[in-house]
Amino acid sequence: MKDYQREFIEFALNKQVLKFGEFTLKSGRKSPYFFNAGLFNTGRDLALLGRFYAAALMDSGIDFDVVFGPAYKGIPIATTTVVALAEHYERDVPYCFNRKEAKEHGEGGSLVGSPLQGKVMLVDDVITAGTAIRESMEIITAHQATLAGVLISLDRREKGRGDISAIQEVERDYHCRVLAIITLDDLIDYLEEKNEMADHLAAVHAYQRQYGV
Ligand code: OMP
Repeated sequence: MKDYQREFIEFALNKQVLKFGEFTLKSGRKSPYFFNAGLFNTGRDLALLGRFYAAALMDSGIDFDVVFGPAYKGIPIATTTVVALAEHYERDVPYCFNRKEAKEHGEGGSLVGSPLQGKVMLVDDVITAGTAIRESMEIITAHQATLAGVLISLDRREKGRGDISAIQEVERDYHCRVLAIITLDDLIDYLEEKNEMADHLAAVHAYQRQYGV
């Protein structure tokens, strides 16, 4: 685990974005942990979040032309990521996001920001079933752009409907890499270092045996 990944876990725990307990997921699974990115909800949080996304993008070495944030949760992530790329990596990267409702007056259209063209890096919070990514792909394809990669906060590394994860399905179907600032394996490594978190570790291991990939 890299330093920025450990810092990200601590940041998420401090903000209670990452919590342990019993949570029912969209899929109906009962999970011993949950990641609620909506609790990164202040200016400082957002500034820090952008730095983590920018660090993961630079670490990946993937080439991209524009950062796209799908409405709604992807929008602040895309904006803070490009600000961090400019401030900390001297990279001035175009960004854009979509509206949920296409606008029929004024400038019209459903995209805001730079044109959606070339190699697109999509940023979002969590992928579970991959529904949101599939919607974004329709927008990207309609603009004759290509998907360079996807970056999310946490890869839960659990099975989709079959034996592979929703993330692996996205990688297979769209020929792109899906990156995550942290994966469940990083979280497990972190829990293994903390004796006081042994109960959480046991619960996460049990969950992973049942649903992990
Ligand atoms: P998809 O759009 O189907 O990939 O699911 C993403 C959604 O999973 C998020 O919008 C949340 O509602 C939910 N989610 C989390 O945000 N964090 C988690 O740790 C787990 C889930 C989930 O319900 O699976």
